[in-house]
Amino acid sequence: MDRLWTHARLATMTGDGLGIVEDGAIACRDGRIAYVGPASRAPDAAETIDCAGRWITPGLIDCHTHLVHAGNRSSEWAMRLAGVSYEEIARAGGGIVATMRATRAADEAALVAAALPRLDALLAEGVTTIEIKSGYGLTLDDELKMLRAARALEGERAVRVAATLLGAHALPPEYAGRADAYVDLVSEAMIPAAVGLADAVDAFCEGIGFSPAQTERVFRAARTAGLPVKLHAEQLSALHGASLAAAYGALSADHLEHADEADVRAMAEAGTVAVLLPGAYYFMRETQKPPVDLLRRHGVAIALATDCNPGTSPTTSLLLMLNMGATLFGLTVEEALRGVTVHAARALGLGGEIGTLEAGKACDLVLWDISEPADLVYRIGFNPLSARVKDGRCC
Ligand code: DI6
Ligand code: FE
Repeated sequence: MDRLWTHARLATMTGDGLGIVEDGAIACRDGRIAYVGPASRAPDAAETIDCAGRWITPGLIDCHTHLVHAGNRSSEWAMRLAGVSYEEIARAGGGIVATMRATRAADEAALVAAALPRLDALLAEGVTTIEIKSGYGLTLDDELKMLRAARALEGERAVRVAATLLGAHALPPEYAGRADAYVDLVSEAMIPAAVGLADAVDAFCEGIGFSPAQTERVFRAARTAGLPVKLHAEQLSALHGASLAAAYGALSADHLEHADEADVRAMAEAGTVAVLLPGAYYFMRETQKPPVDLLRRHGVAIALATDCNPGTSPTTSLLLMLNMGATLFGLTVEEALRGVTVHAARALGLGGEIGTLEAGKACDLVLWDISEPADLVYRIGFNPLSARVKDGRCC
């Protein structure tokens, strides 16, 4: 064995709860977990780290972000504080289109440079895998540029990136009144060109985004290209995009504030993960909460993510999302912690690779200076990280 972390309290996230192992150990070889279990039965290793009773969780997974983008929209937020609505700003040419203009003007290197401080903030809190969407380029070249910038971050930091094509994020001005023609561009040009660069395809199924029929055209093109799908669904209204996503075997349906029992039942049958985004709910001062009780009753896996984006969720704190998931949406400590580990991994189709402390998976760990796992959900604005490990190496 290359390295052994011993005398630790493990929250493996296996089973249905936290999968706790008191006085446990984790050994790795070639970046993979080779042993998880009692310290008393741990194998020898070239390097041994005595964790002195510290807690170890799987590396945290932020499964829904718009981390790569250019520009700044704090001035729009000041307008929203003065009573101008998100929709009014969008109709006046601000919102996503404002970020689109800045992102089109930025080259790949500038997008990487702009994303790095946001990425570093997430890594400092123990994130080892991050999902990053395109969606602010809205032309073939600019969407591919965004996906390349997302991928390039893996060369800049010790992080795994899952890249998602979100060409169907908003209608660019040059396609005003021609939404179906833009959906042609997404379906017939962007998706085929993104094969090999994107790991999944997403869309914004909403009144101010794309209709279920247009979303389905995007899904059909993704299926033809062999790419899995996920969906921004039921964020602002009930269009039943979540049911459509489930019908296409989506990895996840995200937001879900307006999802109903039919949507939840469809998600349960398809194994589609519910990704809840409390940062957007909070920042937009929404009042409609996602149907957590329905999700529980039907056994839908719940994940949590930052939705890091300049318009509705300008946060780079996944730990804060843990607290908001519990405080705002009523998640339990176990649900919140599983939401940024094992369930977040499933939302990215990476359940066999990351998300739990099990032999054979990537050795992505976080050591925490906490007394109990609940400390990670309870505290607001406090980071008890002791060490972050990616592929068996401290980073
Ligand atoms: N839903 C959201 O909350 C973000 N995108 C989406 O589909 C908003 C993105 C932005 O305002 O820049
Ligand atoms: Fe989003």
